Amino acid sequence: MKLATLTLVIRQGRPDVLLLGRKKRGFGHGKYNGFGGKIEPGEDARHAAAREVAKECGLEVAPQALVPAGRIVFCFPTDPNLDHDVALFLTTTWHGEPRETEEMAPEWFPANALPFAQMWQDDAIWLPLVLAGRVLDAEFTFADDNETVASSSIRCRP
Ligand code: 8OG
Repeated sequence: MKLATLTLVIRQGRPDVLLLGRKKRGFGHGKYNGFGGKIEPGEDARHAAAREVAKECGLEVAPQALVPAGRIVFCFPTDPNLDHDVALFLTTTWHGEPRETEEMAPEWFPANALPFAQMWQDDAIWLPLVLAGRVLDAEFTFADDNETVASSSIRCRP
C-alpha cells in the first residue's frame, strides 16, 4: 500500500473555486485531480503534501496552512501495486500563481461545475462532501477495469 497525499486548493469568494490539474503522465493520466503523490520515507504527510503541490502546480503552501480533510484508501484488487492510502488536505492560503508543470496542467473550476466525467469515478461521491467542510474516512475498491468503483464506504467524522 503506497502512502500518499492529495490536496485541494480552494479560492474563497470567487466563482471559480477549485484548482484541479489534468495529469499529463503516469497513474491517472488524462484525469483531473487535486495535487499529490507518494510520501517519502521519513517525511510527514503535511510536508509531503506541500512538496507535491509545489512540484505539480508551482504554488507555495506552508505545511501549517494545510487543513486535514481525512483519509481515503483506494484498493485495486487486480493490481495491489496501485493501492493508495491517501491523506487528504485542503488549503485556502498559498503564494504564487498556478503554472503548468511536467506532471499537471492546472485549471480553476466552479464548485458546481466540476469535470467529474474526466476525474476518478469515486471523486463525484466524496469531493462534494469535502468541499462542504466534512472530514472523511473512506475506502473505494475498484473493479477489474481499475476504473469503475465496485464498492465503497464513507464515514464523515463528527
Ligand atoms: O504519485 P502518484 O501520482 O502515483 O500519486 C497518485 C495520486 O493520485 C495521489 O495524489 C493519490 C491520488 N489518487 C489515487 N486514487 C485516486 C482516486 O480514485 N481519486 C483521486 N481524486 N485521487 C486519487 O491514487
